[in-house]
Amino acid sequence: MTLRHGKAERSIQELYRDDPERADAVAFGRRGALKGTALAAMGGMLGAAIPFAGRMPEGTLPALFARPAAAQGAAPAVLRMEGKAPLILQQERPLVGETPEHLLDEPVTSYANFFIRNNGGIPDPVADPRTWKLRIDGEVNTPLELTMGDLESRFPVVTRQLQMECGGNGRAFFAPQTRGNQWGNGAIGNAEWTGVRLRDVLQAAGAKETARYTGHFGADPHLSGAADRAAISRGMRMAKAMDEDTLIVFRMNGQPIPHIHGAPLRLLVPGWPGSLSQKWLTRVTLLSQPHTGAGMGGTSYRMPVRPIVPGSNNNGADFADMESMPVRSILSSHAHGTRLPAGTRSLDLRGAAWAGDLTVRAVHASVDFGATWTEMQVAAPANRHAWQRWTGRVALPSDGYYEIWYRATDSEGRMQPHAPANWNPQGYGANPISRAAILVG
Ligand SMILES: Nc1nc2c(c(=O)[nH]1)N[C@H]1C(S)=C(S)[C@@H](COP(=O)(O)O)O[C@H]1N2
Ligand SMILES: [Mo]
Repeated sequence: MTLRHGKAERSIQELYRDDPERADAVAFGRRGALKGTALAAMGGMLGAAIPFAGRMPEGTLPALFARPAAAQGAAPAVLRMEGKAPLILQQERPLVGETPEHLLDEPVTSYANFFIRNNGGIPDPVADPRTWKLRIDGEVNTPLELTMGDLESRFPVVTRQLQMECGGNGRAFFAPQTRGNQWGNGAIGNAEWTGVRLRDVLQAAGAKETARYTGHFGADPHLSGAADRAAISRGMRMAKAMDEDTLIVFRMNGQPIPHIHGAPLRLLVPGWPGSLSQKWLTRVTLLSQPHTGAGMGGTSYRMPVRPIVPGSNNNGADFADMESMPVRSILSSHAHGTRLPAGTRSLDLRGAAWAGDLTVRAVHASVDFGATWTEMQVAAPANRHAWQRWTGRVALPSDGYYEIWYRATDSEGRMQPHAPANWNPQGYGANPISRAAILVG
C-alpha cells in the first residue's frame, strides 16, 4: 500500500513512523473521529466499509497496514527447506525462519511449522549419534561424560509438551525499531519433547554448594569461523536448571530431533528466552558466578529495571537478565488479511496463549477496535509449561473491514498491553495486544 504525497511516494507505514500527525492528515485529512470524506478515504484505502469506524480510537493506523509484513513494503521472503512449511525467512546467514501465525494451528507444533533461530553456522551432522558426548563439569564433585545411551539408561525418561519462545518474539512491534530479527508473534513452538531432567544429571554429577549458575555450550561454529568463538553460550540461575521441566532432550514429537533443531541433544528450558535452550549440546558447566559466554551481559537478553528513553543508547550495565517470558496470545484460525465471503456474520476463532512460567487465566477478543471484548474459552495446558489453546465466537454485524484484537491475561492478572512496554536496545519482551485485519465481502 503506497500513498501519494507531493512527488514522493512512500509506504503509509513509513510516513506514520516518521510523522504520524502529518501521515494521518495526508491519509485521512483529519484528526478526530472518522467522518465524511475522511471515512470514505480510509474505506477506499482498505477496499471496504468500516462497520465499527465510530469506535476506532483517534490516530489508529489500520492493522491491514500496521503489521510487520506490510511494514516491509513487500511480501516477505520465504524459507525453502525440506519438510518445512514456507516460513518467513528473517535471515539467511545465520538462518532464521519465523512461523506465520496462522500455521501455529496445531495443538502440538510439528517439525514443519516449528520456527528456526540460529546465531551461528549449522554444524555438520554426526554420522552416528550414539558417539555424541555431553560433558558436565565445573562446580561438581564428579565431572561426567555421557553418551545418549548413558542418558537413556541412567535417568528417568520424560515426555512433555513444552513451549519454547525466542526472547525477541514480538520485536517488530517496538517503535522505534530495535536491532535484531523483526519477529512478529511467530518465534514460538509447542512441541512434545522427550529426554531427561537436567536436574537428575546435575545431581548425578554432585553439584557443589558453590554451584549457582549454569553455562551452556553447543557444537555450532561462530559465523566468522573462528574456532575460539561461540555462536551463542548462555546460562541461567540454578533454580531454573533444577526445575522439573528443564530437560536435556533427544526426541521431538516422538522422532530423533531434526538436525536444524539441535540433533542429537539439546537443552529445552521452557518459558524462559529460547536462547537458553542450547542446540547441538556438548557441555553444561556449573559456575559460582553468572556465565560470561556469548549472549550474556550488557544488553543481551537483558531488560531495563527502570524504563529508559525509547531509542536511547544504553550499555545495559544495570539491566536485569530476562527470565520468565511475558504473556502472549496468537490467533491461528484466520490469517491476517483474510477475505471472507459476503454475508459472513460470525467467526469461530482459535489460537494459543502462554505466559512463561505462569499460566493463562483468560483470553479476550474484540472486533470493534477494543470498545467491547468477548471472553474466549481457554483450555488447561497439557502439562505445566505447555501453551494453552483457546476458542471462541464473535459476531459481525455486516460486510466490511474488521480487526480482530486479541489479548491474554496471565495467572497473576497481567494483561497484554496496548503498546509494547519497557523499550530496550535489543527489543525483548514486546507483547502488545495483536490485531488481525479481516475483510468480509
Ligand atoms: N547451539 C545453539 N543453540 C541455540 C541457538 C544457536 O544459535 N545455537 N539459538 C538459540 C535461540 S536464540 C533460540 S530462540 C532457540 C531456537 O530454537 P529452534 O531453532 O529449534 O527453534 O535456540 C537457541 N539455541
Ligand atoms: Mo532466540
